[in-house]
Amino acid sequence: MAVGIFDSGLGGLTVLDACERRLPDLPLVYLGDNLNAPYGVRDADDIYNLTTAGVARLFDAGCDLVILACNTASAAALRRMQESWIPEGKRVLGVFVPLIEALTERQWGDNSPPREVAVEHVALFATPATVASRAFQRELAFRAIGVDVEAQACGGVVDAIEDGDMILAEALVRSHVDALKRKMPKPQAAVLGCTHYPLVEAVFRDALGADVSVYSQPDLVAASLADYLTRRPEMRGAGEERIFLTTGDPRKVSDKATQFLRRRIDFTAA
Ligand code: DGN
Repeated sequence: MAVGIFDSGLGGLTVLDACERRLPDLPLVYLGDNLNAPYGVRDADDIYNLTTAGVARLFDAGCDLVILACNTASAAALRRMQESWIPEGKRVLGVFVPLIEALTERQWGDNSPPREVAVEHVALFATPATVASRAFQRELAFRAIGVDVEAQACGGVVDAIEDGDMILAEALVRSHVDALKRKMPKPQAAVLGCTHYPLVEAVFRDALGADVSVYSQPDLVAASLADYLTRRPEMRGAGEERIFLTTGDPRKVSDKATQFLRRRIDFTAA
């Protein structure tokens, strides 16, 4: 048994990397649906169907706990899956809640009514589908009041990263930050609501300026997973296996993943 990590493509590797650093002896199985990436431009039903197929594959691989390391999938599919699809004894966790808990300075499981928090002006950067879903604002509203969120749909960034074109990715990030600043000149915090964006986090930080606090998911999700596994050790699994599965071309995906994480990663066909 291992913990599963699912993403539409390579972005979830940023979460896997943080989980490995935080929990070095945790067995992990990663699945990237590279054949169908990017999800950010698909409609909600399509994303739901692809996400349930990917998570089912991880359940079949022996994972009882799966992290949806994709905001687009979490936004479009997680609530629907939790309501009607996840089999007994299995758990699926998303990547929004740890981020929002950090932003609103809440502990896991704190279900007290929404209250005022320190940040008032928040910039959200995410894929077009995540922005359209308004899932971030919905989850935030359960926990905080009086927060003004300005969302910027960052079209093209995921594709540029998946293509390994970091020059284009950087140019797109700068133009999306400029567009956001025209709508919200002085955000106090910026949320990187896509697991691909940590790969260009330095560009976001540079374009946003030093007085904006940047919330990036990998370390927050890894900390939240560590905390969850302390409370539910039976979901942890044993051993140190690392398995990387892809619906795409394993050789191409391995090469890109190796480039992203700067260490050899070998994918096999899902
Ligand atoms: N890494 C995914 C996310 O967090 O939304 C990107 C999804 C996509 O395929 N565009």
